[in-house]
Amino acid sequence: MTTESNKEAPFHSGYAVLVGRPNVGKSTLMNALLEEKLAIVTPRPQTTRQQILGILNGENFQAVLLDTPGILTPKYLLQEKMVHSVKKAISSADIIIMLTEVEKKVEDEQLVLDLIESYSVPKVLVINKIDTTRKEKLLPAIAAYQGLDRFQTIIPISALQKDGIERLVSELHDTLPVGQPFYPPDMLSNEPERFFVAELIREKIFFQFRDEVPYSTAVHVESFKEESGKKTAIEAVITVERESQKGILIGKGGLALKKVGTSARYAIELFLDCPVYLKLTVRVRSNWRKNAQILRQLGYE
Ligand SMILES: Nc1nc2c(ncn2[C@@H]2O[C@H](COP(=O)(O)OP(=O)(O)OP(=O)(O)O)[C@@H](O)[C@H]2O)c(=O)[nH]1
Ligand SMILES: [Mg+2]
Repeated sequence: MTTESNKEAPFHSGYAVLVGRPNVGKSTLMNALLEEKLAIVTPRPQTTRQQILGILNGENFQAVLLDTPGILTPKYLLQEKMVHSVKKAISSADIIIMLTEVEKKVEDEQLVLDLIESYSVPKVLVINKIDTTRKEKLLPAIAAYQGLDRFQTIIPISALQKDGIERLVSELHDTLPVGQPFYPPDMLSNEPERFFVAELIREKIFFQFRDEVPYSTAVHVESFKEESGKKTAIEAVITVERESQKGILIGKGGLALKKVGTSARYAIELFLDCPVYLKLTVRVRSNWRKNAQILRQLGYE
C-alpha cells in the first residue's frame, strides 16, 4: 500500500541554498544532510570560499544543496569573490535555508537578512548549535524571528549532533517544486575529485596553523594520476603571500609541512577510498588574495 502510493506521489526536485554568517555551521549541516563529509569544517570562520554542490536523494525527491561561504563585508578581492559566489548560488535557489546560531541576536544577522530579502523564493530559518545552550534560550530566539515574518518555518537543530535534521529534510521535500531530478541518483557532487583533495589539504592547514596563515593560504592540485595497481599520485601546491609564511608552513627541517602532508593524506585516502602518494610544495605569490589573475589561476572565479 505504501509503495503503491509512493509510486504515484509526484517527484520533487530543486536547489536548496545554505546561507549565513561565517562559522554558523553551514558546511556541518551540508555534511549532516548528505551523511558524507563533502565540505570541509574547521572551528574558524571563513573556511568555505566557494560554492559546494552536494546532491541529497530521498524518497521521491532530490535536493541539490549548495553550501556557500559565510556572508561578510568584503575587505579584499578574495572576500568579494566569496560574497559574489553566495549571491550567484542564491540566484539559483528554489529554497533558501538561512542558518543562525542560537546564541546570535537578530541584529547580528542583518547582513544576511538584507542579502536574501529581495529573493521571493521560500525561506527557512535554521537555528543551529542548540546543543550548546539551555532550552529556555531557544523560545525567545524563535519568537524574535517569527516577528520578522520572513520565514515559512523555523527549525532548531544541532548539525553536529544530527538533531532536527529529519524535520529539515521533510521541509525540503515538501517545499521543492514538482519536477524531475537534475542528477543521477548515485551522484554526490558535480565538483571534480581534485577540488575536494585541495579542500582537505586546506582544512588541515586551518587546524595546524594560527592567525593569518590559513587565510593567506590557497591550495591547488597540479597533478592527479590514477594508475591501476599503484597509489594515486597527487601533487599539490600551497600558495602563501609572504616568505615568512612559507617558512612557517615548511617548519624546522620541513616538519610542519610533513605533518600537513600526513594528516591530509589520511583524509584524502578516506575520501577517495584508495592509497595515495601526496607531494606538497609551497610557493609564494605576494598578495594573491588581491590579484584577480592569480585568483583565477587558483580556481577562484
Ligand atoms: N556545538 C556545535 N558546534 C557546531 C554545530 N554545527 C557546527 N559546529 C561547529 O562550528 C564550527 C564551524 O562549522 P562550519 O560548518 O565550518 O561553519 P560554516 O558556517 O560552514 O563556516 P564558514 O565556512 O566559515 O562560513 C565548527 O567547529 C563546527 O564543528 C552544532 O550544531 N553544535
Ligand atoms: Mg563552511
